[in-house]
Amino acid sequence: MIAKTPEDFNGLKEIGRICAAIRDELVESTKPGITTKELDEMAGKLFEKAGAISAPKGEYDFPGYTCISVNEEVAHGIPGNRVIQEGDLVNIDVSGSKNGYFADTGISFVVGEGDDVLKNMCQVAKEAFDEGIKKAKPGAKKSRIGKVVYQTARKHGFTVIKNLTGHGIGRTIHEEPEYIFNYYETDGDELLKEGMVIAVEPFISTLEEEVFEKGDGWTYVTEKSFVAQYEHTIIVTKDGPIIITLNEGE
Ligand code: M3C
Ligand code: CO
Ligand code: CO
Repeated sequence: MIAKTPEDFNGLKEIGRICAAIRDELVESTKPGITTKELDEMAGKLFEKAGAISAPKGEYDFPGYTCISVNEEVAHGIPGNRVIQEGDLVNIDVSGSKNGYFADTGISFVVGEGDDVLKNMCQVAKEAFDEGIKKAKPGAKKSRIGKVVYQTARKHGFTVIKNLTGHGIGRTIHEEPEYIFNYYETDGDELLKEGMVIAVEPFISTLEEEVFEKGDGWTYVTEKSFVAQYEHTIIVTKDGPIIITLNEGE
């Protein structure tokens, strides 16, 4: 969507704060011994308390309030009986709506003491996001985001997943512009506009550049790579991007 009115900005910021708070609460609670289903049930209660609706559930009938992906799972992980272990690479992706406005945010992290390469990869995902949104200006080509995301990944010895992308958002979870690529792709390139609402989500990979759906209808996996995602919803403005999925104090 293109955010224009104060109602638009306030509505987006409200759901942005709600998703950010749920994300951070789940990250804090991700300790060895907890199951992904227990984490997701916390999210369900928090959505309800905030008067908000889970986007995966509401829009796609996804079997969970949030997507929680562990180790070989890259995205759209279904919350279940999997027990979190020390050293696991976990991705928590929270998206939802309130009063018709949508936001989407996600983060990957390593539980407790873990592998330094995986920890570094999570930091690189954030760096790629930070570099990417520096290019998110009205009138700039959309492809500049992916170009710098890819360069950042390569600089640190990683690559990107090419068949998972960011996207337009605002009035639903996935809308125009359909793809914000994580590499330099000029096919379908367009100019970013003042007020445009987009979710930028680099997927940084140790090796492979494609995911496939593992056969449960949802979960994206790779064959032999680890992948870190970092996602926020932003509003493109001439004064710089407004990140709406920040928690208080961030
Ligand atoms: N929030 C997710 C989509 C959840 S709906 C099942 C997303 O947009 O960030 C991703 N898209 C692709 C992989 S993760
Ligand atoms: Co997401
Ligand atoms: Co998204």
